[in-house]
Amino acid sequence: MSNKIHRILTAVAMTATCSAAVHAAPFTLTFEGVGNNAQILDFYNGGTDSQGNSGVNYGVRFGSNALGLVDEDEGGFGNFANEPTPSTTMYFLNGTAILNYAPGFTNGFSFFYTSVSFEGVVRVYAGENAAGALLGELVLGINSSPGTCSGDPRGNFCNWSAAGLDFAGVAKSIDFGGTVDQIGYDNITFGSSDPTVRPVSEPAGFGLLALAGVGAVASRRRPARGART
Ligand SMILES: [Ca+2]
Ligand SMILES: [Ca+2]
Ligand SMILES: [Ca+2]
Repeated sequence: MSNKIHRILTAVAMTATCSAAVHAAPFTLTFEGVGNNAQILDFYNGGTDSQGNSGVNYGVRFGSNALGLVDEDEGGFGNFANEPTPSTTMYFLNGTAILNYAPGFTNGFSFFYTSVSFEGVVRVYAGENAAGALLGELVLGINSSPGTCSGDPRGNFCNWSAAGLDFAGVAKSIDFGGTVDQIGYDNITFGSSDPTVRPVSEPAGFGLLALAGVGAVASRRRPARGART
């Protein structure tokens, strides 16, 4: 069994950036529609990922290390299961995955992650590209272990935990870190540090834990979804 979150290594290409748009209401980045192993780049910024796919323009721009990863059960390279929104997640093979939101945000954010062997860490900064003052930090404990949860049908990274982070000030970037190829992220929601607060567009049946505040991490098995077998 592989202990990496993706099955096949491929080279990643280069990048281009720009920024725009402000969305006041909470919104969630599910990564659905991002290409398998594509650089996410301007997928959520009115542009495209490195494979030419585009999503809703939320004014969110990703650094060149942030990659989409599709579940291998759906034809991608992902060694994961039970992802909050099937079948695409975010991971990285170099550095860390940096998210930039030029207008800035103030009301916290939440996300889901999976990790088998190594802790992860998420940091929030006042400037873009993980620069400026560090506004908050969250250490993410290991939450998955092969053999302790069911795949869908395959995937060793099979347990997803919700995490939320509040901070003081205005943030313009989030640094999703950890060990390369060892942690996956999904459902990044802006506008609340409480993962149970969902945008209107969020699919039903995605109920999970309640937690909020700096340093709060929880790990509970998410309920089975229809996609599981
Ligand atoms: Ca899946
Ligand atoms: Ca799977
Ligand atoms: Ca997803």
